[in-house]
Amino acid sequence: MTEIVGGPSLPQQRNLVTEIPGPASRAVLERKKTYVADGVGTTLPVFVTAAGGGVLLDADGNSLIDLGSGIAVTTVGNAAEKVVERAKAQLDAFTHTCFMVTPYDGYVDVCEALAELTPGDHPKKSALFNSGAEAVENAVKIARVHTGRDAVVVFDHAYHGRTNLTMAMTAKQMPYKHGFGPFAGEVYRAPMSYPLHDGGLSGAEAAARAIDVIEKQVGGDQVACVVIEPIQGEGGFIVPADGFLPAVAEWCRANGVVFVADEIQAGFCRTGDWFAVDHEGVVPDLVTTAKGIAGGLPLAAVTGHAEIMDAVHGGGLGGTYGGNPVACAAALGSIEEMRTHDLAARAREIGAIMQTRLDKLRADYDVIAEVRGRGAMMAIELCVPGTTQPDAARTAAVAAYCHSRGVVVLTCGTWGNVFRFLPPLSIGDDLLEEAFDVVAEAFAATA
Ligand code: PLZ
Repeated sequence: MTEIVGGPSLPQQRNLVTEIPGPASRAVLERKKTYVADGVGTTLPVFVTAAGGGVLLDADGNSLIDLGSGIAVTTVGNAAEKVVERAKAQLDAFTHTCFMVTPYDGYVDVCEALAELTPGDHPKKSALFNSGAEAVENAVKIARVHTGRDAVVVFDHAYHGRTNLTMAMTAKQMPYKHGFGPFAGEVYRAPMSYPLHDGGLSGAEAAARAIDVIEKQVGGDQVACVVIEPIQGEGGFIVPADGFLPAVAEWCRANGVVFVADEIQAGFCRTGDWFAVDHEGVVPDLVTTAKGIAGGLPLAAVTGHAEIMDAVHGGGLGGTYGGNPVACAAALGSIEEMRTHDLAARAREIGAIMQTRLDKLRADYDVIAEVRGRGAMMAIELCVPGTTQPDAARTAAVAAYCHSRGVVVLTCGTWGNVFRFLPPLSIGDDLLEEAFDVVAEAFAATA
């Protein structure tokens, strides 16, 4: 096989040379069935050999348009120049020492960048981990030590991970929790602001409803932390009504509760700001980040008030690989790309293009109940026309059509009836428009 080089120099085109998946992918899929546990699913089983800009190249030579970024990870693109350059240089130098044994400066550099970039100008510190779930677990550990309290409050439709504590925090039972209990205790769920499904409660009203549940069912003085995604990801790209987040944050402040923003999916330029909470001027006590932070390498962080972070005893935080030097180098490359190319602005441009296309689709197809999102994190929710009854079947049919035509789309939502659009910010306008031509075709073909 000839060597295929990925990155931004890959031809930026949708080009199908076989059916999807083609014979080469189907052959690997057979081996997957033999050797990979059935519990590990795949949305679209084309086996990728190279990627960059806005395309994924598969084993059969098909070039697909990527509207998913590997679930909001390759914000700077796949194989972005600075990510590759810095990660390669780090690989040449050394792969691992364990920061807890003999440290290296890349880890400190990432923590310094996080202190600068995350909301608020108070003194901030960070700890680095491997996955989003691990960051969320550690945010809870830190909040518990700091407050001396146990209770954790999360919201309806929340997604925080698949480890035992984070499964307890995640709302959706199937597939994330089914049969995996018993779950960690002292996790309580409050109602979310979900304008399409809560009768359009204002942010203040939805916050009052949530706070009432917390005060009556948990007790403000028992709560260590409230953990919330500023725009919910897996749960359906739910954008809370304006004022909801500030009111919840204010209640936390008044009750000595640590306010944790889970920015794992929405953070790092995705929404058109560095962080989704920036839009509402909310300054969280702790922020969890992962995904977009390192251009595809596994890295996650908890960042927050130095005083809260330092509540934990020496040696209380860590892990063998947390803040791996190659992942840190990739994160510094990713942040460099975001700064140099002002990718937050690019996310707003991409968002404007998607908003126009999705508004037009909504006008044409009354199965689309709502267009929502911010920046390059947009969604449409499909409901039986004239109702708010979820239409998961139509959602699946539209997705299948897009996949067969070489456009990688992702669905989400408690009821599986939401399309989420998360293109890499390295995608070109033409390719993006073409992808939405295919999405429009898919609605027509499945009508
Ligand atoms: N918090 C807000 O979106 C990960 C999950 C995909 P990890 N979302 C994608 C799947 O089906 O497993 C996520 C998130 C938010 C936490 C996490 C967890 O991050 O890196 O997957 O552990």
